[in-house]
Amino acid sequence: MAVQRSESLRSLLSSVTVFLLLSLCVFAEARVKGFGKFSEGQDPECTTGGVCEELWFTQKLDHFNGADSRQWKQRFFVNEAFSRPEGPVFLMIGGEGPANAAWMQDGTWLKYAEKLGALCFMLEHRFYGKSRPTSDLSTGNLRFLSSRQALADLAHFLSVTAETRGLGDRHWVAFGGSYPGSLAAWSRLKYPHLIHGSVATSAPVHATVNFPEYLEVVRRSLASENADCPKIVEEASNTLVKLLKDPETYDNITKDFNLCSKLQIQTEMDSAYFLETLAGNFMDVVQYNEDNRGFEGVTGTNITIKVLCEAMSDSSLGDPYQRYAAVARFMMEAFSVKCLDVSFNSYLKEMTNASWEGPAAGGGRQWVYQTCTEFGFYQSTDSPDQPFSGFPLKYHVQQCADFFNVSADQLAEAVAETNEYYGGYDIRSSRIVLPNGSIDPWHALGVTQDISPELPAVFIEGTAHCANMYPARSEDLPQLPLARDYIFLFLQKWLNQ
Ligand SMILES: *[C@@H]1O[C@H](CO)[C@@H](O)[C@H](O)[C@H]1NC(C)=O
Ligand SMILES: *[C@@H]1O[C@H](CO)[C@@H](O)[C@H](O)[C@H]1NC(C)=O
Ligand SMILES: *[C@@H]1O[C@H](CO)[C@@H](O)[C@H](O)[C@H]1NC(C)=O
Ligand SMILES: *[C@@H]1O[C@H](CO)[C@@H](O)[C@H](O)[C@H]1NC(C)=O
Ligand SMILES: CC(=O)N[C@H]1CO[C@H](CO)[C@@H](O)[C@@H]1O
Repeated sequence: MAVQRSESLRSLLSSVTVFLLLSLCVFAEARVKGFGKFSEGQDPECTTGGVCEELWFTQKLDHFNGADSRQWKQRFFVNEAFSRPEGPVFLMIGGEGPANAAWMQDGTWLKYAEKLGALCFMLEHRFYGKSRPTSDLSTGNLRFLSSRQALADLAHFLSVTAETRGLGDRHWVAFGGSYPGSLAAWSRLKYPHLIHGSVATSAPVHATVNFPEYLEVVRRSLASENADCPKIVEEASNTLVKLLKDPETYDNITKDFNLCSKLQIQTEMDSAYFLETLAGNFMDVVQYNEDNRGFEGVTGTNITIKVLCEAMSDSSLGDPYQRYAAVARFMMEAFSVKCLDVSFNSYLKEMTNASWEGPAAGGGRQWVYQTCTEFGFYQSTDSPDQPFSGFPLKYHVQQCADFFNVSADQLAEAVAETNEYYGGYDIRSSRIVLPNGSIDPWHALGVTQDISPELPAVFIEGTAHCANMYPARSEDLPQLPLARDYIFLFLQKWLNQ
């Protein structure tokens, strides 16, 4: 799961849309911007009977207004196969995309469940997937979309379910990766009487408007494959920026990047959107490098940092600019995208469509709303220590105004308040384990050192976003199974407390 950058390939996806900027470890989809679903997960075959069955829970629209009694139906899934009467209850927290029932059949958390006799639930996040509290996604309705409301949904689901299913004495453990990883940590923080412990994977617990460190980690992750790789990417990106200043070159650029219509650059938003879309290829691949996401139905997982850096070093493809274009074209091919739509205006139209049938309703519109009103997390090119250029913070902040009428000042205040409310890096709690991967750009906003013996970090050298959550594979780096076992030991210990 993730967070913003998830955007990425995003673009590559021309026609349809969706996608988010984050990460989505447990969800079907992928990122935002460019649109299209390039890697949307398929609902898995329901072979084990029942675990993919959609169940519905009656939830309050506004948990913070006792006078508002409006209700809606929230989707959830259950797996009772491992449940023993004395075992715990596991709650997988949904994030910024549709909940993917593949997680009810596979994933590391179920291995833990099997050993511990856990009853397993997964609750979809309000406003994503089929969990639709309002008739549409108008900006007015989106005021009911926030992490605080989502945490209150979890608390209410838990209390009612414990009661109706007679689970009174069992300990609940929250799981999540990426943004839901933060929710897992925060659910323990804010509802310690309900949540006994949490596994908060790749969780960006610190909100920040500007997040230039993301691309710095991308640079380091590319360099760890091949020291020259980020330099060649930088050269390519700089060449492209230069070409964008000369409209005479637009016919060539249109052809080189297989654009859907002739490139038009009228504003800084247009060029920023185009450049961000192309950088997105690299951002996405780094974020999910070698993760075992295939089980979720995600395709294109064989495109890795190694593959990108090999292409960027391949002089038979031409100069660095031409290699960059070749990468964009083979990404499109890998994700079956016919052509690239890099018009900021089309993006604006998609993002402001408030219909549940709209092109960004898969999560793009909702997640960007959450970034504008809670988290920021804007992956800007504002650091000198990274290879891309042309999409500065102001481009991202402008989108909050364009899509939701949220000003830069409002955004800054909202982000400060998020850290005030949850504590940012300074979480004061216990029984939360915080795994992070060194390749994953999100670790820069995560907890990477033990805060206390009760708040251990688990650092996994060489792995990407949410790696420890995916089902084990024989080709996993050896430190990954060790990390999974280490996390399990904490669970075992805490469940005896
Ligand atoms: C477009 O590309 C062709 C072939 O690569 C090249 O000869 C030509 O100079 C380019 N045009 C411009 C305006 O850069
Ligand atoms: C990835 O897999 C697809 C289909 O399985 C294949 O066509 C493609 O060549 C592979 N790409 C790379 C870079 O290995
Ligand atoms: C929103 O998207 C839907 C589905 O693509 C489309 O039918 C509708 O016309 C769009 N609404 C607006 C206002 O563009
Ligand atoms: C945008 O917000 C400002 C104040 O924050 C408000 O005065 C204005 O009416 C809003 N515009 C729209 C179109 O909602
Ligand atoms: C990349 C990174 O930030 N890794 C950190 C993850 O957590 C461990 C603590 O277990 C830190 O030592 C790492 O620096």
